[in-house]
Amino acid sequence: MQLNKEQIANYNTSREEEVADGVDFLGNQLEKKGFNTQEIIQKLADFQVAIPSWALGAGGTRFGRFSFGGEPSSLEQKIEDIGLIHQLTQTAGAISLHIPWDIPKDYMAIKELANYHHIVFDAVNSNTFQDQPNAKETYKYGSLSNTCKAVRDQAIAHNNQVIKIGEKLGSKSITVWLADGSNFPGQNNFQTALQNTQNSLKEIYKTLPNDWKMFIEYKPYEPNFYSTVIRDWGTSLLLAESCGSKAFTLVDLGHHLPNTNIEQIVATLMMKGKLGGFHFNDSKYGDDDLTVGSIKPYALFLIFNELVYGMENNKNNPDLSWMIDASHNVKDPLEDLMQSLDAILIAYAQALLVNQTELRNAQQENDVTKCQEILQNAYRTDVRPLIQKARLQSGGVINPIDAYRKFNVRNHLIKERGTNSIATGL
Ligand SMILES: [Mn+2]
Repeated sequence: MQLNKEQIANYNTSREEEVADGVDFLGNQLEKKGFNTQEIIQKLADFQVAIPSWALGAGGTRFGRFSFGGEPSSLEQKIEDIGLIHQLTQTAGAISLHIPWDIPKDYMAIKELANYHHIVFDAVNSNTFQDQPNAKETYKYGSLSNTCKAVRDQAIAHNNQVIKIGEKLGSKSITVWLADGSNFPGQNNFQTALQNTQNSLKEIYKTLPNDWKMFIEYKPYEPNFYSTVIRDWGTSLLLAESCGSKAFTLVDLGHHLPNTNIEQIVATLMMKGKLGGFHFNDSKYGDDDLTVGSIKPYALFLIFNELVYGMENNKNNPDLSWMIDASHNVKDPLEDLMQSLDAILIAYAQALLVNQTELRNAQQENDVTKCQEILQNAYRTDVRPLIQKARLQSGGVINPIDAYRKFNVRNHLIKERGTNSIATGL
């Protein structure tokens, strides 16, 4: 389903005045503090986040999954859904493909469709955490880290195939996330597992095109695990450095032990020029894959504060690849994704309101109270008018979720695709 320009314009018309008032009011305050409001709005308008091809249907727990009507059952329909989110928000101009769940059948047609929706292909994701039908070897005891060379070779070949698929679509990066690890003490030799993983990643890296990047994702644990091979940012960084200059660490917000200071990890990686990718979600206890900003919005702001600082100061760090990596178990997936996009822009906008010079001076003077005031003043600013303005000037709608409901999108999708369609994924 797609909306036409007239529908969008009609929706916005009655709401434009309110946005203009909000921008005027906030803009005045910001200009007095020395901020360039239009520059901030432009940065918000330019910020694009990839939607993963597995996030458009209902997710589930280990115990069950309750599907949503009108789920996209083909890659074409997934691209159409992202196209709609992008049309409404103007922030979702990229798709991140999961292989083998979403291998295109007709590359030209898929590229044309994505192009029509103004969507580019972001990082491609390999899958060595489950066995595929007719696979010769099993990943039951790991993939790139496996004790058996034939299994490692199969996993390396799969990653190489994923790169080839990505090349045909115009992707420029591959994300490697491993479910490798051990379930019980003694099961793995830690050193052998890490060494095998390093050697395997180096093999994949050899086939990486010159203008590509490899992102290495880390995660401390899975349910039923005793250890994971790439358990933290330090291990990921070590592996990335051993591969070479095109390999980077990827931070997934949910892949940390409770209370980890993620903003400090971001700062360290950016200082070293080694932060490549970023996966957004939120969590309360573990890797909950909840809507971005739904549990710890202040932590998200602090993380963005480091990202903004890094983007301005660490020119050795490449442009980041942003993606939402969340699961939608009880909410409409498209609404949930739009809530996440909104939360991302809010945290980004707030971080742009931190006066870095003032903060640096207060830090220099050890004025702890002032440092905190600077951060909290930025965090407590209602930046929503700036985001609405950014959407409006890019051709999106002022309030995406409200518009989505007014246009009855889900009902249209159910009519078109039926109540039992199921999106590929876990
Ligand atoms: Mn992730």
